[in-house]
Amino acid sequence: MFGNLKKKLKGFFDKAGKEAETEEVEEEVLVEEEIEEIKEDTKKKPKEKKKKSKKDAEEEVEEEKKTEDSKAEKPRKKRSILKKITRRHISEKSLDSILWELELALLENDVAKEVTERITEDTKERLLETDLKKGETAEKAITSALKAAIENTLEVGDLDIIEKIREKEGGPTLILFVGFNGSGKTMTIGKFAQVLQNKGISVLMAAGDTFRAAAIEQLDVHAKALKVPIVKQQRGSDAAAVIYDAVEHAKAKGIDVVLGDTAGRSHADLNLMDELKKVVRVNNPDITIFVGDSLTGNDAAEQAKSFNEAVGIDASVLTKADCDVKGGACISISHMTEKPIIYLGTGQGYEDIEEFNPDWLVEKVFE
Ligand SMILES: Nc1nc2c(ncn2[C@@H]2O[C@H](COP(=O)(O)OP(=O)(O)OP(=O)(O)O)[C@@H](O)[C@H]2O)c(=O)[nH]1
Ligand SMILES: [Mg+2]
Repeated sequence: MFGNLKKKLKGFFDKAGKEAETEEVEEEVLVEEEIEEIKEDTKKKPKEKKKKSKKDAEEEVEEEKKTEDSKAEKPRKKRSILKKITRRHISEKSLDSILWELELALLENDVAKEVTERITEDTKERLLETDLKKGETAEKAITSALKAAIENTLEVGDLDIIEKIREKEGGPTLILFVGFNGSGKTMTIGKFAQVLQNKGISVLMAAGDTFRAAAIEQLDVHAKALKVPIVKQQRGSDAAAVIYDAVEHAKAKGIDVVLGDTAGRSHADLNLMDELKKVVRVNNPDITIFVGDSLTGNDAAEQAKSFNEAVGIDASVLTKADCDVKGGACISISHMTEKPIIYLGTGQGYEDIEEFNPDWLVEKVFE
């Protein structure tokens, strides 16, 4: 993941390092300085010029010691003085053209426009605010500023679903999977079933996609393969009712989690969005997860935003990370929804799922 983005950014850093013009600004700053007691020292100085006998020298050392001791006991005086310092930073003029290249690199890698702008602005502010450290190259400063800006965009708090499941009392935790057609919802339900079962959490699948032909059968295949119970009805039946039944069934059987599948839909399809709103209204899911196809890049981020506005999501899962060389959706989605990415889908097997955390992303991009 991020292969393409990394390559682009490397080119950008090289170029930026060469093109960045640094400027030095001299400034006077007020500093507090301690004033030493120097009276006795000046008196003693002419003595040093004379040739000293051994005894004289010994006495002198003794004398100096005493003076030192008495100095230490005296309260130190302070005074404010003006000091000249030189600050070095990248000039704003050269930054503007450099950051334009950064904007392009991010956009080419499917980072959403609003997120690209935010990252670029943040990088610029950081570079203008901070001076270059001694010996620090412009390239290094730009890299650290961008890294901090990306870290900042990814900071939206996290969601520990395992903890949330364990804390739930009085019935199963309902996790609802929503998203665009073919984004990987049903496959992700299979992966979640495996992750949760491995942690000793019992699960049940709810065939809430009553819209697409063969969707129920598809979930059934996963349920059988993973030996997980499933609640399903006829195609065309009410999705909200299927999920309601599944929750009741799980409650009766003491099952910990219901994994609710839903039909893929575009946020522009008002009828299907109304159906999803009804599923949410009737069943009040504990966790609603937006499943996005990372290959669709910017679109995945836009969809996540729309689903969040329509039904409210708690987190995202990005699938097909194994095929994504750009990583734009991964950078944009949490900022656009203000909800964390919790897992990445990394293949078509049940075990192909990885916990996501922002540090991992930053490390990957800047390694
Ligand atoms: N490479 C790869 N393929 C994936 C991943 N997740 C899902 N897929 C594949 O993507 C395709 C669509 O997955 P589904 O789980 O059917 O997607 P969906 O969102 O349920 O689709 P609809 O029900 O039609 O909306 C399938 O061929 C999956 O095997 C992933 O992480 N990596
Ligand atoms: Mg599906």
